[in-house]
Amino acid sequence: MRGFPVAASFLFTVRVLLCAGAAYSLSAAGSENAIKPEAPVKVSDAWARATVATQTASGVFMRLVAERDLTLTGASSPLAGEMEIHVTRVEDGMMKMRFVPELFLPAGQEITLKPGDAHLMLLRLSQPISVGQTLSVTLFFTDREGRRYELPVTLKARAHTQSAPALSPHSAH
Ligand SMILES: [Cu+2]
Repeated sequence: MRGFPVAASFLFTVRVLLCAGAAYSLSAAGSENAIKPEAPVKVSDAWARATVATQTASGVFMRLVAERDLTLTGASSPLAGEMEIHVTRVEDGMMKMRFVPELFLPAGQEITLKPGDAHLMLLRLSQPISVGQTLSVTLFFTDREGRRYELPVTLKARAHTQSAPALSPHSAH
């Protein structure tokens, strides 16, 4: 009867694997609406430009280093109805902002979002942003396999005039 304990232990093993499989598919099904994994991106010097008077849009700037190739696909903030990725280009001697759907972050390379260059835009602000105010922004990314990530960033508002290029249309925001 040497075979019995072997068979029993085999069955036990199968049962454990089935349970593990069931648990795995449950968590996989539940992941659709779950919070996305945190993006492997280092963020530094994150700030937003404080607003003046009736201004309802403003820029968000920071330095980003992705650990591996990632694409920034957008952002959101509780203070803004919408956020967009913008690039600034000189057209006919004027600096103009253009919406872009995404921004590629090559692995290990520092990408700087700054006034007069690529930046994030807070649109339809629900309230003015004052100097020193803390804001929460969530960044959204995808990798080459289409997996989605997000990254919460806390930033402080700086004075409206800081680092503003003379011709930047941001001065009109
Ligand atoms: Cu802009």
